Amino acid sequence: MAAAVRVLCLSGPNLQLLGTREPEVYGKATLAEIHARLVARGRELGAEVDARQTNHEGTLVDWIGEARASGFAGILLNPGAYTHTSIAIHDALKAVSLPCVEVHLSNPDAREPFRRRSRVARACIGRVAGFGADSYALALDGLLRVLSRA
Ligand code: CA2
Repeated sequence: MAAAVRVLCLSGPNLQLLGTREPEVYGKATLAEIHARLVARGRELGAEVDARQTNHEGTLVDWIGEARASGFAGILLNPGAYTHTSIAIHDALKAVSLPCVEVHLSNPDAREPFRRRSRVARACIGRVAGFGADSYALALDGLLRVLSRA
């Protein structure tokens, strides 16, 4: 049997709070539930998903930087508030040169003006935003379609 495609899913600061606060903005699912759904969807599609969360920008940069050597074919990334600030994450994505899909639970473009700028978008092949917990699984579908064409 062919080896499963490996996908790295990274979530940034405060996303460990999902399901406990602001459900009207971010939904009721916990990050553990979102990760479990993503792993299950990956299995259906022949992919192995490694899902992680950190509150630290440098850890995201480290994980992105190691992704190719660790055997990942692509990345799903919800950088949280670092979306709007982090040139370091942008640069790490450019350097690793793996296809990355930017993921958001909410639709940042429909929120405060400071959320309208994404610093990471230029280093991503696409973006899924505004579908709550489903954004992650939809992004996985899109990434796997791209990888299957490669
Ligand atoms: O919609 C998204 O996924 C965001 O990446 C979430 C970030 C926000 O800064 C981005 O603009 C859009 C915030 C994540 C904070 O997560 C919380 C979860 C539950 C309760 C409070 C915060």
